[in-house]
Amino acid sequence: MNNNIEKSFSLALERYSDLGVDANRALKILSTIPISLHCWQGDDVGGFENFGGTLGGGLVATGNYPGKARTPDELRADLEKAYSLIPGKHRLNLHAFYGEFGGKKVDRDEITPEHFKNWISWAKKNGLGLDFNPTCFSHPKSADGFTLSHADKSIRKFWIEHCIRSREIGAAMGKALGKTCVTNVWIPDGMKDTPADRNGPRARLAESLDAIFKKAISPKLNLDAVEPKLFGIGSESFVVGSHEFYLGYAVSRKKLLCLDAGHYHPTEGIADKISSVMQYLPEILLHVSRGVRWDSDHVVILNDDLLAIAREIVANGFEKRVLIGLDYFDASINRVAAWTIGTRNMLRALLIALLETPLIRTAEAAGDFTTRLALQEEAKSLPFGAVWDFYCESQGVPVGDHWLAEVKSYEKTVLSKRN
Ligand code: RNT
Ligand code: ZN
Repeated sequence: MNNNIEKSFSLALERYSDLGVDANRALKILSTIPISLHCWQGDDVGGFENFGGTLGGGLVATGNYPGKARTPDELRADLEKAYSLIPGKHRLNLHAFYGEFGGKKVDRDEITPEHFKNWISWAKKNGLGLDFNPTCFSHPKSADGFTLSHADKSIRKFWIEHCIRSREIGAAMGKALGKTCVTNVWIPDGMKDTPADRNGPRARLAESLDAIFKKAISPKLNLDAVEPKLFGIGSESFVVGSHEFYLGYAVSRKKLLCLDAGHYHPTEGIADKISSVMQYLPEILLHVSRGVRWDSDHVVILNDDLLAIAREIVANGFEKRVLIGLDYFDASINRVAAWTIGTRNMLRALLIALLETPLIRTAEAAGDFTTRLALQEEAKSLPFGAVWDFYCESQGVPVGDHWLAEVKSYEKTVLSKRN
């Protein structure tokens, strides 16, 4: 181990211990928290189907940085690079249209675990857990903006079948890997302008969801999540699956609620929602993202919003009950770097929260709000960087910005050869 890193760590350890905080314990907890990396950052939410769909559902990935993954093998290679730069053991979040269809046109209502066998064996080899999502966008049958809540029964049926198959694929992944898969349903359904009927689509959505979840699947293999949203591009005036809709659905049907950081009013964070919904739900899923003025899915940075989310997880001991996934897609920078930056930030936020929580909680419990505020502010300049560097070094991943040199060299030798 690098001598300076160790020296700085032992000084930091002492500093924290003087404050009654065990930094080694914080690192132990951190090492048990998996982050689910979203495969779709690697190719701008493109997928590997063979019928040339374009990105739909109001999702937009802007930028044309060269080198995006064009095949499953390229995407896996890029992911391996990213995982090698991130401390800890993590997960991969796959979307249904990333299946391997062998050049055939396999429609969404025809997908099976077979189409994901390479992903599963790759995940096994790399010790990764898998999560899954039905892809209810970028398809002719979602082109008019409706899927599970469509007025046309045959279209609803098509998407119900897709979601049923997605859960089965999730269960197959959970079984093969011995790690529970979370299958998250997000649909784009909504309207650009003011609808006359908001109730009809919502009633149909509830009915479709009930049909999808009818078959019981062991929660050891697969857990179902539903993801609300306030508005989207093209669904500014009405989103069928709103927050209230899915909160009620998740509580009454015992499903996980997925809170996406970009899915609320621009000044509304998800951190404060966590302990509220956790009163009624055993587990929830997060889509950690960063909206800039709108749900723009910028790369997650270490800002106050992220710290607030991490604090809510850690301070309440929700590490096992709040499952963390990332959801952003920036096509304007190196995509391996985008994964690395966002995931390392998520982990750093958790570490900072782990290191400061004991301190601040004690003051609050004693009713001493002066001390709480003083310590909250002092915590901002405590040497968490030394603890983070030590963690990276001890997990065998690059310390500080050294990961960037590896991304640059990967870009030179691999990514720049694509196109
Ligand atoms: C869209 C949702 C959804 C998607 C992914 C690709 O607003 O956030 O989670 O980003 O399924
Ligand atoms: Zn999301």
